[in-house]
Amino acid sequence: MVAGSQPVLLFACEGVDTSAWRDALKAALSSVELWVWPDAPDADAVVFGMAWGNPPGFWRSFPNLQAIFSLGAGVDGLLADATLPAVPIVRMVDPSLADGMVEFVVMRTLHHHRLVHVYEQQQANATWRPLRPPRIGRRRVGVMGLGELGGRCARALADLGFQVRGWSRRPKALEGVETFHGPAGLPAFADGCEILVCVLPLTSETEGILNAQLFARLAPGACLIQAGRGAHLVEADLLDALASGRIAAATLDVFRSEPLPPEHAFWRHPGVRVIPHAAAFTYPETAAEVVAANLGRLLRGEPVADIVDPQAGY
Ligand code: NDP
Ligand code: OXD
Repeated sequence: MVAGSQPVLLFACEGVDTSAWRDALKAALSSVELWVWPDAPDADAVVFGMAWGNPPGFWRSFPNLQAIFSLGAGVDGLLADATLPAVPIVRMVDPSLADGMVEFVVMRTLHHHRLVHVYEQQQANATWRPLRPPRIGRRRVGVMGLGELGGRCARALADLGFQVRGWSRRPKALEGVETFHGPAGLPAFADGCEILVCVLPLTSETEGILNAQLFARLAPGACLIQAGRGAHLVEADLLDALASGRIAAATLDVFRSEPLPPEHAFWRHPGVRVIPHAAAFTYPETAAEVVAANLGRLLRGEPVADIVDPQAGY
């Protein structure tokens, strides 16, 4: 294939269903020509890229690149490439991805609220002991990250009746959610939380934020739901907190090393549920429309929402 008169979008994403993406993007895109890696005969013709899981240095080979679309909401992997061209990066804001994260966070919050993690351990010992959870309006849930995903999760939990707090970088108002922001707001946000949900992006400010200091502020026997990025969590601190009972149970969807190595302590820990980075997925049929709309704006020279702030790192 050689470049025609339309600008070329190169889809180069690892570990996804390429043919589903090809079909969805072809249906949604009218003003660009779609190439799917490795079918990219002319590097100079590539104007837009769609990226996920590329090796460092990959995008440097396209000298006329004008913007990169991330297939995922998290751009930590992309930004870790020191050779990434200095072009705008558009992150993924897919309504189906947000629906999936809401499903996951609500499912695991209810699981921990209704003490199913305790019943799982009781069942292992054939113990019959009904436990009455607090009324939902008394259950304090804290959501770290109030963006496209965390904001939807916090609102859904508040709608269910939980007592919800939220934490973001900048001040934010969300109906039914008590909000806190910045490092100064973190202690008050965390104090007495019984279920802590992390849906933060990974940045230099958030790396290692799920640590012993934070756990010490939670209610004794709190539960953790971690769906941000593995490097948010200081794993040894979680293992200590589980051993002391400071944390009763953890649902972990993301890990410092993925796939989680078979010998890792989390796999066999009775207080930990391991989910293989499957909290939420981007769906080609909805996401392609979002990409097409943003591409259209870029081509018309209009402002594009969802552009990554390289300084903030998300
Ligand atoms: P957004 O950029 O929309 O939201 C990020 C939120 O985090 C914002 O509220 C932001 O604050 C807050 N935040 C960022 N830095 C800080 C900080 N230093 N202190 C406090 N709050 C901070 O991202 P999304 O909601 O779309 O996605 C969030 C993350 O979820 C992704 O980056 C990815 O890591 C993870 N993810 C995980 C998936 C999974 O399957 N496990 C799937 C998809 C995403 P502010 O509002 O002030 O900007
Ligand atoms: C994402 C993810 O960032 O799937 O979209 O983790």
